[in-house]
Amino acid sequence: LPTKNLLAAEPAPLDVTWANTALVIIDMQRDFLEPGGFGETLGNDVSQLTRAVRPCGDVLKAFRAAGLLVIHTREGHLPDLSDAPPAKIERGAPSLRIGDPGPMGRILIRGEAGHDIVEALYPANGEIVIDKPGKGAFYATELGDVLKQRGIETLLVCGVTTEVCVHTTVREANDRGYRCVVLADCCASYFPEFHEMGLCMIKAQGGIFGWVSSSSEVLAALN
Ligand code: TIU
Repeated sequence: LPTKNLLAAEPAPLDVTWANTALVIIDMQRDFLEPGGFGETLGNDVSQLTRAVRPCGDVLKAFRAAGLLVIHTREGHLPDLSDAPPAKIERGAPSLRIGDPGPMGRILIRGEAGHDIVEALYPANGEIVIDKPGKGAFYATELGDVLKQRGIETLLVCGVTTEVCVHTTVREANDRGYRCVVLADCCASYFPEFHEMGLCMIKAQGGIFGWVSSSSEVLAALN
């Protein structure tokens, strides 16, 4: 593995030093990607997210093969809901609320089947899993400390959904000084137009929040 590579991205290519780069896979959980989970209870077509799984898996495999840092996140709450603000639980008119029993266990609750990461992207032994109560991966989690301890400066970001948890996390990371590269085909939204515009928002204005690249560009740079 070369020490560093020029990664093709928009609005401009960037130098990536692999030793200080982490792959961050946001919330690829059954609750968002499979029928019967949180995403579907909100009225969404969960099949919209499936397309991100394979490219995300390709980058995950390449990161594992190169021995690089992989971080998975999961959105969810404690069984007693003490970390779930009422404003979040009460929001909207879902068919099942956070904490209600569903076909994959209690909706968006840690330890339930629906809260777990999809089989194809399941964390390997030793990979970091960040449990988060919010949409952003920094709020009320150890992620900032984990990245600091390891000297990470650049994040390659994958996951769901583009405009919700990916965007919130990228915005939080950008303000903390991380270079964020969102991998377009490794992210997805229930709303394809939000996905497209969400990516535009990252890279507009000279890269106001970061960069947009793709799985194939990362694989090309790593190989
Ligand atoms: N609803 C929606 O689009 N997303 C979330 O609630 N969480 C994440 O994006 N992970």
